[in-house]
Amino acid sequence: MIVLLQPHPALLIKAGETRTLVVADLHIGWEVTLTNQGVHVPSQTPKLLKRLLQLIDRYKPNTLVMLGDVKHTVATAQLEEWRDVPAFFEKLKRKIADIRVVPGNHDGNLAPLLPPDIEITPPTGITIQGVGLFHGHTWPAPKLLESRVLVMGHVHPVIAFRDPLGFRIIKQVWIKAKLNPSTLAEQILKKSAQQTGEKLKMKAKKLVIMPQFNDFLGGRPINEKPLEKKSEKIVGPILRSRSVDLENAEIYMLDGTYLGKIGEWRLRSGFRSSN
Ligand SMILES: [Mn+2]
Repeated sequence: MIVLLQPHPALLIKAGETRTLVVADLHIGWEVTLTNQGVHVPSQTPKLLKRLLQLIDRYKPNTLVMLGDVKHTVATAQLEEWRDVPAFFEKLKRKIADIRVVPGNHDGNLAPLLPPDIEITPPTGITIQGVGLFHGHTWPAPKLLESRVLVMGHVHPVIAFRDPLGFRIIKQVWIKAKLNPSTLAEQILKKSAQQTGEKLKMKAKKLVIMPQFNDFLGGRPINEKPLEKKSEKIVGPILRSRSVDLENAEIYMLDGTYLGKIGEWRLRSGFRSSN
């Protein structure tokens, strides 16, 4: 069972005694990149750590899964990350023994920054209690399609609009979409390097896109530009694959408020469905 931990951008997978806390897109060190533009803000890492520790205290998970983009700089590690990331994980380790990182596109050179007992999973994702977890910048492993529900991060989904006074409102959101498992399986098997020819028991029917845990980050207004456009490499292959029904995907605010479907919002923003 998946529980969205309202009003936090985090979810809990519960199965009997086992509880897995999942968060995505921490982008530790993001604020450092702002200094190039002359914007100076103190490190946001202590705040992220505090919120995460509070969730661990409250929901007492056995396992913590970081669903990609733990740190911000893509290929290398900046000086601040060499300081912040190891300290961050050392403090988490004191609270929870089993921490797994599913790498995202920003997690190049992450391994040397982590304490040795933190597991780095394959970037194609993992299955926990029947839920397939992957970051979203790359295809999930074919095996993940045997889970009923897939969960990804990477998109930083937000809804953006103007009120009658012209003020811009931006809210982090959850997306729940239906999947077409056979279209998806066909494409994954075609692209997958580890094609086995094995018959998959395809069960994946639902995709959940998680909001970014770091709420200081910008997001992608899902109502403003079609997510599945080919030019938008940044959204990752699964959303461009046409196996996700984005038009009818449901949008929820962090507090659980249902905001309607992506298709309805796009019509309002002047975007016609491309399907
Ligand atoms: Mn990403």
